[in-house]
Amino acid sequence: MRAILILLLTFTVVSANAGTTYDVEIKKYKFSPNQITINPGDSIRWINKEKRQYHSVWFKSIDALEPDYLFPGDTYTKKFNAAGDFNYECGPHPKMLGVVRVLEANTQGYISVDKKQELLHLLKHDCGSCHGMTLAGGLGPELSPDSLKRLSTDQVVHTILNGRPGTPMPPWRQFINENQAHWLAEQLKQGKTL
Ligand code: HEC
Ligand SMILES: [Cu+2]
Repeated sequence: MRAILILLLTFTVVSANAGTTYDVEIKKYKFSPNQITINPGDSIRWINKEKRQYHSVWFKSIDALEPDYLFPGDTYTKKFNAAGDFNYECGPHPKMLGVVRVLEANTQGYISVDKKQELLHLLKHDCGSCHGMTLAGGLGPELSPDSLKRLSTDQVVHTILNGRPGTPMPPWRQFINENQAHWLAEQLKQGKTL
C-alpha cells in the first residue's frame, strides 16, 4: 500500500516537472486570475467563458502580431520557458490586463502561490489518506495546532521530511523540499490548512 502511494506520487511529481498547465478564465471583461506565478516550462491556457464577447490574449512585448480572437469556448495555450514578468492585454479591450510571472529555475526559499496550492492539495489528499481528509486523525494521528503544540516547527519539519521509521509515516524528502516542508509545518501549527 505504501509502495503504491509512493509510485502514484512519483508519477504526479514527475509529470508536474515536465510542465504544468494552469487555466486562466476570461469572463466579464476580466482575466481571472489576472496575475499568476509559474515555473519555467509551465503553460497557461486561457479559456473564454463569456456568453457572447470575443477577446484576445496579446503579449505585445513577445508577439508582434495580435493572436486570433478567442470566441466563447475557445482556448489559447502558451508555454513560458524564460523567467520574467510578462504583461498582456486584450487587443479589442486594452483595459483588460494580466501578467504572467515566471520564476527563475530552482529559486530557493520562495514558494509560489501555485506551489502552495499544490502543497495544500497534497496535504488534503495524500497526507489526508492517513491523517483523515480534515486531518482529524485516521491511521495517523490528528494534525491540529493543539496536537502539534508539543512539537517545535523544526520537529514537525523533521517528521515530514524523514518520516517516523518503524511506523507507517513515510519520508517526504523526495517530494517536498526543506522550504516547502517548513511552510507546511507552519500551516499545520497555525491550523491554516482549510
Ligand atoms: C501512510 C500513512 C501516512 C501518510 C501518507 C502520512 N502520514 Fe504522517 N503519520 C502517520 C503515522 C502512522 C504517524 C504516527 C507515527 C508515530 O507513531 O510516531 C504520523 C505522524 C505524523 C506527524 C507527527 C504527529 C505527532 O503528533 O507526533 C506529522 C507532523 C505528520 N505525520 C505529517 C504528515 C504529513 C504532512 C503528511 C503528508 C505530506 C503525512 N504525515 C502523511 C502516517 C502517515
Ligand atoms: Cu477583451
